[in-house]
Amino acid sequence: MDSSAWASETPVARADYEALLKPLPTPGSVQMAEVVGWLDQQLPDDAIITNGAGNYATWVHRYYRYKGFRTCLAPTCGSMGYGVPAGVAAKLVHPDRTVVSVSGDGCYMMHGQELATAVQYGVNTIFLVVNNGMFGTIRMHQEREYPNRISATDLRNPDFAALALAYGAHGEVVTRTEDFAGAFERAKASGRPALIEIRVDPEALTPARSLTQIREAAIASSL
Ligand SMILES: Cc1ncc(C[n+]2csc(CCOP(=O)(O)OP(=O)(O)O)c2C)c(N)n1
Ligand SMILES: [Mg+2]
Repeated sequence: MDSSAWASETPVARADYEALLKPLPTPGSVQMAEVVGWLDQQLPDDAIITNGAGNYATWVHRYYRYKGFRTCLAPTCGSMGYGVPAGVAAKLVHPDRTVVSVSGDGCYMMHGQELATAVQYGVNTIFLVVNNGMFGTIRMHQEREYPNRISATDLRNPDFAALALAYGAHGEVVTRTEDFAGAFERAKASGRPALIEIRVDPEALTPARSLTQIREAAIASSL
């Protein structure tokens, strides 16, 4: 194929892409960009990553480089709750491949009961729950359109790691970036389905802008 028509654009697009992969610091003691970057470096090329819908997924899609076809299971229609059952199904079909299922706290609460299925069938998927205590995407829209007018987006969550233990799975909580690698290795070594709750700062609302920045920009633009 003659690529001369777009040859000058290719290096620019590549540079844009590489710039996007550089982690931007976000508020709080867990840097999701670094957590996902670690997974990107450590997981086998054929690992399967699943997710549902929520702002947490933007870190996964931005910082994880999918290295083969059929390694990303995610809903194009944006349905929450897809990540957990997809993570169970993927591991049932491909028991020899690493399967990491990523959910937000809101997402997880939609289909988290499938952990029972994972335990029942010995499906050793690793479930990550990115817990910011809210429906972050919806809070983002609330702050953008009606700054400071929050409605029904705060969540009172269970203790996710304790819940995992109650199902007979392995459960851990991570509150600092540097603790994630050890938790992931222990989850892998547990020989059981495993859940790692990652507690993130609610201010870390998007990879590029904090909750307060989004709210303040909305207030400034309405003045
Ligand atoms: C089944 C379903 N219900 C509602 C929505 C609308 N929705 C999109 S993202 C979102 C919040 C996601 O919350 P969470 O999983 O905690 O992720 P966060 O945005 O906080 O990272 C909601 C309610 C949806 N996409 N799918
Ligand atoms: Mg959330």
